[in-house]
Amino acid sequence: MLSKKVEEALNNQVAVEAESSQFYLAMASWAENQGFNGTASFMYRHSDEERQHMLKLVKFINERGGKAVVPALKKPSANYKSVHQVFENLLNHEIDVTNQINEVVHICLQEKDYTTHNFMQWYVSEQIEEEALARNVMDRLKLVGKDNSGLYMFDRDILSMTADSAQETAGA
Ligand code: OFO
Repeated sequence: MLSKKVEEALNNQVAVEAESSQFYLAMASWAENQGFNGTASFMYRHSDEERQHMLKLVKFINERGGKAVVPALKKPSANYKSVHQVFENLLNHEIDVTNQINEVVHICLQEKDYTTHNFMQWYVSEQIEEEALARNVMDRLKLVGKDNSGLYMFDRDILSMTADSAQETAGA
């Protein structure tokens, strides 16, 4: 059984994951309209993954005797200045999400809820991968700079970038 505090923290995380999904969907749509098809598919895929993260939490809350709450969502921005800005937003957003996850883990320990603590470890590892991936993409974009043909190649190559390949490059 979940304590009220843990249930609230998990429901808050449901909203965070749902908002991540919306945010990346907005970026995917922007990229598609700008002709950056590789970036668009990367973001569509990322948006789907965030929805899965949300569902995993919804099911866990309900299985443990709580009530999952499906949240209202803020409208994300539809306009971005550049592909660089899109990925910078992605990295900053993932860093915020990691902080939120750490907060949930902290509450689990305070409440002595070791079952939920164990469940949350999946999210802890996931954040390491997602931050590594976002940093790796930013490093590549720094090399590209303002060069248009470099950006074209980047957009083509982004399709093959996954969290696993980012970790290999990072030597993790
Ligand atoms: Fe849910 O992993 Fe990103 O935010």
